[in-house]
Amino acid sequence: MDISEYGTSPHVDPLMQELEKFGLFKHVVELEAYGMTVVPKELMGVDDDFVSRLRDAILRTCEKRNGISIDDYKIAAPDKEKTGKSWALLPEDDAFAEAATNPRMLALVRWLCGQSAVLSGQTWIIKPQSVAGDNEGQTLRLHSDSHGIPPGGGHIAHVANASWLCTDYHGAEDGPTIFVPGSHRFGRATLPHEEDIETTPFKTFPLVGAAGSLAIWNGATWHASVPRTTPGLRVTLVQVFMRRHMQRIHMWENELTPEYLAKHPELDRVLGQHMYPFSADGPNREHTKAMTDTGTDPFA
Ligand SMILES: O=C(O)CCC(=O)C(=O)O
Ligand SMILES: [Fe+2]
Repeated sequence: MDISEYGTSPHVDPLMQELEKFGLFKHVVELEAYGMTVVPKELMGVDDDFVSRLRDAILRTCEKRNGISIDDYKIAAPDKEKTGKSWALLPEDDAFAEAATNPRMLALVRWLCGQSAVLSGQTWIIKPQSVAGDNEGQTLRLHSDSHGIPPGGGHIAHVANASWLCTDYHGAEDGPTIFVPGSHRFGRATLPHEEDIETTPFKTFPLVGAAGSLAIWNGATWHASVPRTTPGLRVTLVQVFMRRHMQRIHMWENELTPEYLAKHPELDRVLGQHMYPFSADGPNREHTKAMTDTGTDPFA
């Protein structure tokens, strides 16, 4: 028996069918049990060409915006201070639109944040080998990505972080993200005395995966990062998705041309048409329906 075939739960039924089709059930269970999962490249339906286009799009955009030359990421050691200006990536390259609309990724994002989940922002992490005596910026303290959700709001995911690995993360030496398993159930952000990875009482595990894998976590899952001790760069595309009612990082409608949107029609849904603000004419009916539906079902 497949309950989804009864059509009694219009928001979650199609999601169940997609997750089955894509073979992603194990990853949903890991999201529930641990708060994060890593989906290998093969299961994401992407190939080496996608991974190299995405990595190149990140590196070339970083070079252009910061006036630096990175050249070969396998040996590069750019000044960390000069790899910034990393937000608002969509208009820079079609690979960013592809990364934001991968159907398997969206099935997992929608499991966490509902069918109306929206892309809040994309940013890169370009992490060089740690320089002795200068760990500033090489590590991140334990934190939650569910900013603005007060304690008590932990029953559902509000934020999903869907990060594409653009280089291999073999282990702690590659400077990966590390996670506190099950911390999404705490339903609160870290307190200052819990954040230092040297002294925190919480156990952590590192994110390990080959380039082309997708790491996805419930935004409430506590995580940090460790210094990179191997040469070359760790390159990651971080994508923050949110429930529709939340304030997005980017107001996409002001940043993308009609031509870009027409070229990537699938962006229409993930960039979200928010119900607010109203003009003097009041609500747009279509946008209102998508928003009021979210009050009826966490999968809406
Ligand atoms: O992997 C890292 O360097 C930390 C990433 C992080 O905190 C995030 O993507 O939210
Ligand atoms: Fe984070």
